[in-house]
Amino acid sequence: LYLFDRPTEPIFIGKGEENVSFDVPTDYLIDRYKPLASDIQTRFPGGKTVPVTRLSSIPDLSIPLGLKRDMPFSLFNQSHGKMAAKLIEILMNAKSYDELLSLSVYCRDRINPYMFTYALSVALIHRPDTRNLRLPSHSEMFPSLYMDSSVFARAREESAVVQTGSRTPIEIPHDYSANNLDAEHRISYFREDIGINLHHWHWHLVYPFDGPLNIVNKNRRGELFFYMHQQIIARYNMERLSNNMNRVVRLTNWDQPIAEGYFPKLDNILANRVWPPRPVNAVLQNISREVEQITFDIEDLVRWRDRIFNAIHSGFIINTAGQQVRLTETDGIDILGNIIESSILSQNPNLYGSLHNNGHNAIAYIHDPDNRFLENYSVMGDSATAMRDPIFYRWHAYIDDIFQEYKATIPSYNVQNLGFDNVSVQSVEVTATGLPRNEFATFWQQSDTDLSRGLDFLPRGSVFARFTHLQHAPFNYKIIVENNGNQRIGTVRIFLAPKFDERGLPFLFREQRKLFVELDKFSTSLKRGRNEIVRRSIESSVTIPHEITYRNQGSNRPAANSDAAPMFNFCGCGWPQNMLIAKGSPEGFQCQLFVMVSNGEIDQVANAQGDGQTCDDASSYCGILNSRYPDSRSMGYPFDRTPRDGVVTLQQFLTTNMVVQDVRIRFSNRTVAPLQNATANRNAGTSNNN
Ligand code: CUO
Repeated sequence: LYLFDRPTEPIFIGKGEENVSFDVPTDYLIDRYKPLASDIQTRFPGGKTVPVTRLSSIPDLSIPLGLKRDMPFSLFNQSHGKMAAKLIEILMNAKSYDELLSLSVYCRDRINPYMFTYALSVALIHRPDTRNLRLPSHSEMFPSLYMDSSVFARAREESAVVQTGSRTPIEIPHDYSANNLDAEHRISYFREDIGINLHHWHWHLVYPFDGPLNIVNKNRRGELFFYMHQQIIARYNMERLSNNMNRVVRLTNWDQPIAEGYFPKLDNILANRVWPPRPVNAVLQNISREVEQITFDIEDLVRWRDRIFNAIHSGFIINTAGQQVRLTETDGIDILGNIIESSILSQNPNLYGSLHNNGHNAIAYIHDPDNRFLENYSVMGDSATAMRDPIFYRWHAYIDDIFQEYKATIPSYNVQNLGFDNVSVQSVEVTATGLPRNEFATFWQQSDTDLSRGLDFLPRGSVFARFTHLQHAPFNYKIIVENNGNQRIGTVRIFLAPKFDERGLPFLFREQRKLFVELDKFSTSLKRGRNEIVRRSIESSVTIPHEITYRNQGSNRPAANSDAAPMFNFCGCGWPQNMLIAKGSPEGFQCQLFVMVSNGEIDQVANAQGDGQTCDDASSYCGILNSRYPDSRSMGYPFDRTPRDGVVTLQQFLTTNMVVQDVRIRFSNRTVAPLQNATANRNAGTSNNN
């Protein structure tokens, strides 16, 4: 894992706080350093040395070497995707752990650092011999992708003057990318949340759209592309409504100026440049960038869109062999997800193109569509940064609407599809210490992140950045279920949605259903009679714990070799726990909490268990690594389809195995200091490198 430390600095310079160095075979050094080989060994001695086996032959790296080291690496760029796919394949094919290590050391100072980090991360979470390693947080490897660049100069000064141990964290101001003259700025705390952006980076790491087939072709990945991003939009809309903003407007009319500007204030550390901004009223252009091999017209997007709509309304797509493939009730969404994104599983890339990915690209290059100014893509071009930009949500609201168009063509759920015989959910109640019943409390909290893994500070040692993020008080659900049948398994599904629309009127079900955000899903054994189910908010199947999101900042994580370690989620995909609940409002934002208990026998999926060690902690949005998606229902069930005839309101939608409770989210504008145990562990020097 030291391979990830300070990714832009040569491998032979000691890594980690322990100054661990690699015993790099001389002919592995890049040509520039070969003449200095003996000097390098004496000049950069490490605390501990990692032996590196010299391989007699190195696989052909010419494809991944196609991207220069100082260029940014974009997953939305097909040619970059192909290069990374090749590198992943090479790393996956290494026959042993030693060979993998040796190859990685060889590649590290040659391949573009972003690409190397991405490909190595994909390989490590998928290889059986490395699956259990806990990857460092991407935000600590590349802090410049996640926070205001002004923090780095201040951190350098702090580290130059103050000894390790006495250094104070550098505070990132709350308002750094804009002020309130920009209406969208009210919600920047969501868009620029480190945990949210980490989740998105990790999601695309677990679900790459290109790469070796056995990695890309995960169970229901096209459907999960739809569902995970649908939930992002639902969450964003709830966040907007709690800030008195309207729901996000789809990006249609691709020849009109785009009102939202974005100035990210991020550095590109590889090229020592800033990330390009987008001024207000920019207009999409045809893209013709030969360096990146990206050429397409806005009209191409229009054609692909029209063909996709055509397929949706005809009920089938045409595959590359010219055959009709029906969009069935169960598989249609998965087929469409892969087509619209598009992934290498698209059944006809020539006909349906790459609508979503090239939409990202069109926006990402809007400031320099033909590369005449030699400018790189903006934040929309990278999954680690895309969610910072307001336009991300307009684009994805548009993409989601296409999926909704499809969902409107398949049968609605009838009472039988929704019900659970002899089971009735009587009530649900939310409780939190010191709060009125059925109220969520939100506030600001500060957390620290270590910058020294990603940046070269001298003298060495940790330097922390302190940022402020949304948080809520932990709470419990208490659910009362009456089972008049025999003992059986039920699946508890918990969702939350705003109660009123922008005008203050109660939502109609056909609109509200798209705003329900999943809070949790779990199975439970129902005994005959009355069941009282208590579930804690931190157990959510949507989120990963705070200390996983920010795992390397010294918060209360177990050492890697401790007994507790395997319980932790190692892959990092999952909505951050601190963003489970929207901000709400000081008056108490009114929402409706929905609980359903469905028939577990129908819901269960054979062989859908993780090995208890990897990526099974946030299965709702991330699935389970190396396993099938653990719920047989359509993702988003029971809200993924238009309502049956006669249903206008949420109340009318309910069957006896469902219940709705009015709740409020009350926000108080106070800031809580970083968690105590985080500081305590840091001072105790907790370390988990392996
Ligand atoms: Cu995740 Cu558009 O897919 O960013």
